[in-house]
Amino acid sequence: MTSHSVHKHCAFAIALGLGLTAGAAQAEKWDMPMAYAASNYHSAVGAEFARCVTTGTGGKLEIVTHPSGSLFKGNEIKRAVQTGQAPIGERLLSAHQNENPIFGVDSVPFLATSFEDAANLWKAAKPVIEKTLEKQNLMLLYSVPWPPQGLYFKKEVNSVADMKGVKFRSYNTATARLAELTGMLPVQIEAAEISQAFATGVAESMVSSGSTGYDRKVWESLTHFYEVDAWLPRNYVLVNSDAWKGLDDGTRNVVLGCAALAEYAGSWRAVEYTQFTLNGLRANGMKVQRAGDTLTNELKEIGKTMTAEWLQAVGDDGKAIVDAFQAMGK
Ligand code: PCA
Repeated sequence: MTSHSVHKHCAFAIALGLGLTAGAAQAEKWDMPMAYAASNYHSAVGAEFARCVTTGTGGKLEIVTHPSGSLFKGNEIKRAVQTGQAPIGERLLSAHQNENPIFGVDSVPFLATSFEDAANLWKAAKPVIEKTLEKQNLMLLYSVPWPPQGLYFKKEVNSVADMKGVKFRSYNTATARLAELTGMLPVQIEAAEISQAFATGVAESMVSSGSTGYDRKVWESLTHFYEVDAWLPRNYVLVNSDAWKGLDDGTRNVVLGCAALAEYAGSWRAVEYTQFTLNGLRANGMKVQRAGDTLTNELKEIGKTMTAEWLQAVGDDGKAIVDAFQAMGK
């Protein structure tokens, strides 16, 4: 080596060393609370998103996920991110429709009943949701749908009359309202706690996806799943706006790239997980079938009532979203 090249080599090593030191000084770790089971695809995609960011930023921003409500319970996650107790987190946004009815856009019965419709509804609603979240010091990063929602019972149910008096686990205002309109008794319980609620008889029914029934092994207590395809709610990954502002442009670009990938991958996995989990319920002894005509038609009538109520509650934004969504289907 000539002295010149040694010199160059050293300068490079020093620069690299300084760079690493500077990077290490700024390195940040973000804990990311998530509400659902580690084995669920939302959590798996979240973990991959976290790795993508950690790798993509060379460790400058490390994200670590905490599934199953282990860091913050589902109903605490949004507030934790808003207040900066957690810089990032994932939440079923419709659980907050009691705070603002716009968050219930994805849980209006029979408005969007397929993955394709749910994606269109999301496209129509996204700008309004983003604006609403911005005012709460939150930035929307990505969103992934749940499979279509159906009804779980521990008996055969052929009509709304059969649902009367049943103790029903709800997860947002819409599901509680559905219980009310069908004569059931709603009790709000996080997915992480439903196995116990069913085992102890606190609840004996719910509306959810095959996915959550499978994740929580509800066949230990329940017997029937009726495919209704009532709606497809979504999980949202939210970032505290101040935490976001604290990132440099390069880091933000990596986060946004990983988020886009996560949304894409999660949306595919949702589709795949649908049949997989319905088969899993069957394999564990549950009767999985489409709801009969009587029950379906009665539920659709209730859906009309609830759509009108939601539109009334949200006002102009709601109507604009529904109009834009319906125009996409044509
Ligand atoms: N599972 C979640 C929300 C929707 C779903 O399919 C739950 O039951 O809490």
